[in-house]
Amino acid sequence: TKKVWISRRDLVPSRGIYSENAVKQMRKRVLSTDEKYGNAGQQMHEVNRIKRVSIEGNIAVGKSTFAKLLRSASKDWEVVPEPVTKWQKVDTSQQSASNLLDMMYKDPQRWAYTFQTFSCMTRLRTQLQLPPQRLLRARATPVQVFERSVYSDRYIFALNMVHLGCISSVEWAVYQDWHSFLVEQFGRRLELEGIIYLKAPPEICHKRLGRRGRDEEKGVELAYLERLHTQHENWLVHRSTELHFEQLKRVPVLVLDASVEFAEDSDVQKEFIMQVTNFFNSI
Ligand code: DCM
Ligand code: MG
Repeated sequence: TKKVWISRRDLVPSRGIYSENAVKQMRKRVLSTDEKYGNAGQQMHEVNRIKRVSIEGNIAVGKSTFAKLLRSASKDWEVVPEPVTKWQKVDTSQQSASNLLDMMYKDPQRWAYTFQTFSCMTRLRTQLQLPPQRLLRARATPVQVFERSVYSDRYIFALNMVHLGCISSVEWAVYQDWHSFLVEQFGRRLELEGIIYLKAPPEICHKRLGRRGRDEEKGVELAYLERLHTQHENWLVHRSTELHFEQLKRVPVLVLDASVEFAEDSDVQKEFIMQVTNFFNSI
């Protein structure tokens, strides 16, 4: 077997996204694939080539369907789903796990803050996930696509709960304090190169929500989706939401019209893929 020498310089990501620890982990992986691929320095270079994008949009607009579409469209795109099952089964070390999503919808006054803390923490973990080997070897533009982000957690959902009076001003101060701290600490590792906004009228989302029939969401009213819609519009279209992270203020946004039933329409799907491909190449 051929020996491959890796200089320190090869392992310092040029864009400085990864912590020393992450680089160490990747180094291990790189070393274990040495024999196969020969050029470790090249692989490190490729980790830093991977772009990160989030899919944003109202509840039941079709993010998961869209994510599946992306997954099947290119091997160079990895889709990281929202950790919603973790919110439905919080391990309490008692006989049965707690369904925090359900508790939040049933008694938001009591549970909204707790839910928003937990959903953001679990999201943080998924958003920090290292990209799979496959992406390191991608020929075209490798992209990690996240279903929502720590940014929609704060600027859509948590903020909406503040407006509704379900998160108190003290809870909000605490939330913002740890959220800003964590996002700043993780720095470039949490930054996104782009956002895809799936946009549809709240009435359509409400219909789709009924159709998918997630038990916890049975009581979600149109008025609630209307509020979330406005939050999305303010953040991603009018850009009037007050943001606290410089890079986020400048992130490019691709708006896709998700009001058509794209799950069954291959023409629309093709059009989406084309727009997404162009978007990924432009960011
Ligand atoms: N959710 C929430 N607060 C967040 C993130 C998600 O209340 N910060 C809720 C909205 C949905 C569910 O979790 O009920 C996620 O489903 P979907 O991805 O289809 O929007
Ligand atoms: Mg979903």
